[in-house]
Amino acid sequence: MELKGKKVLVVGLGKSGLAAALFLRKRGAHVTVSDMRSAAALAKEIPALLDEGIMVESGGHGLLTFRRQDLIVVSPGVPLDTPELVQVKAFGLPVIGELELAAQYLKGNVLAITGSNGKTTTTALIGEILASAGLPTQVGGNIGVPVIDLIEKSTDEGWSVLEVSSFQLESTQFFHPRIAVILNITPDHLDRHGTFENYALAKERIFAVQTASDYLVLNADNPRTAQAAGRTSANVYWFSLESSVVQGAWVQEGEIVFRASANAAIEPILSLKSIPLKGTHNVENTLAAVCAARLAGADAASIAKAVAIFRAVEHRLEYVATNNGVEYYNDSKATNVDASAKAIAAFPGCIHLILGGKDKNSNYADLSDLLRKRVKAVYTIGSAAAKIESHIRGVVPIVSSETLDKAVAATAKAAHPGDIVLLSPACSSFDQFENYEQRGRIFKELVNNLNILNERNSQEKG
Ligand code: UMA
Repeated sequence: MELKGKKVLVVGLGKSGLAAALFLRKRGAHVTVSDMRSAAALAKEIPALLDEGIMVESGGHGLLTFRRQDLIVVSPGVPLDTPELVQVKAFGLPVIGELELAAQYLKGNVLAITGSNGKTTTTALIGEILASAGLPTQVGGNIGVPVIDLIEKSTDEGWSVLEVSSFQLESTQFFHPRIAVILNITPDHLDRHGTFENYALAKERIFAVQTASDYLVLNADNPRTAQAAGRTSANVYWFSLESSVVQGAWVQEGEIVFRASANAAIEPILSLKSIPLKGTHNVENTLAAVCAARLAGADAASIAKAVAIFRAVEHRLEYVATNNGVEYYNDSKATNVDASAKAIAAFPGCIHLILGGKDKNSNYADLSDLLRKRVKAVYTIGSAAAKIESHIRGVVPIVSSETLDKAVAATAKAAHPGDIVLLSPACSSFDQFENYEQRGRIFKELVNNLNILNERNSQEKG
């Protein structure tokens, strides 16, 4: 795509928008950025952009700004039904996402991972495996590094391992991964996609332009994911926790094994005992990673080595500290009900669970069985608290805590040695925090402060 001299509007000035605007400007485009946030909120970004010759519209989106363009690049967090976008699309203006723009300039092979849960862990793990197998590897996408920022260092022989979200996939047309992985599809982001089916279809765009020489790795145990096999032209590989598969990865006698095709030998890859991550869902993530990495050419020994030394990614069932014999875990990235269900299932019981934040049109009653079996009390926070309480009333004791600091203080009072305190909110963070990372960091600070207070108290007593 020729960008020189083109008028391009970038919508949204977060990580992706900033990266896109600078990239487009470098390629000679006349760039404008439009963001809902006020000039004061963008005080850091605006002068730097103006210095680069990039115009900025702040405090809202103006239809005129949108109309005077040759191309519009949309950040993933900006809904495609934003009225200004709907209007200019009707006038025939091309509207693409940041991923689509980046994909047109990224060199080499793309290994893309999507799914409702486990994307970040699996992406990071595959990145580690490929690098340990000696393949030139970069990692980016929804994991936190805009794909545009990978372009400069990409090479024809290299691999870009990309976490891709439904928001990014929704607007793709040419995005073409050599290997695509769908980990699972369970309800999430219904506030944006409207229905579960729309959400699932957005995820399925990951294989929309794949051909028979590409690979699609699917979860055989997740019905909505498995359905994709009937709709793809790619060579389908499977992973399963429950049974063997024709080609792909599964668990056999305590080991993860891989078979390259129906007639190939079964290769032992690694023992389940060597997986350091907690929870069955992380065995699933490892199965998907083994399958994708094997297809990318990583050998069994490098895979086993990388898996054995891999540690939990920050904010995903991350161990924080032990205070008075109580273990604290930060799972702030659990922004939907299914993710929190997986986190709860990773512990046998005695959990004090912090739930809440901004609701995404979710059904918290889906957690009832797990709560009854494994959770001692739920501590609700954020704007979704009343809805959560109404969905789980009578299932377990509820402590209305309103804020994270009050919730942590309440768990510290109530929990006994051997108990678990788990922040796994099942909601997004945007009501009380900038993002889930900030929520997780604040949780960790609060927990570490409990430890400091305890040390002081015991010193004073001593
Ligand atoms: N904005 C507007 N108009 C709107 C909506 C937003 O101007 O109608 C502006 C906001 O004021 C803000 C900017 O857009 O200034 C934010 O853009 P963004 O939400 O796309 O955020 P980025 O910082 O660009 O981060 C995005 C991803 N965010 C989302 O998809 C919401 C990040 O994923 C990703 O790491 C980053 O690009 C780099 O690729 C985060 C995420 O929450 C982790 N993803 C969702 C998830 O995992 O569930 C999909």
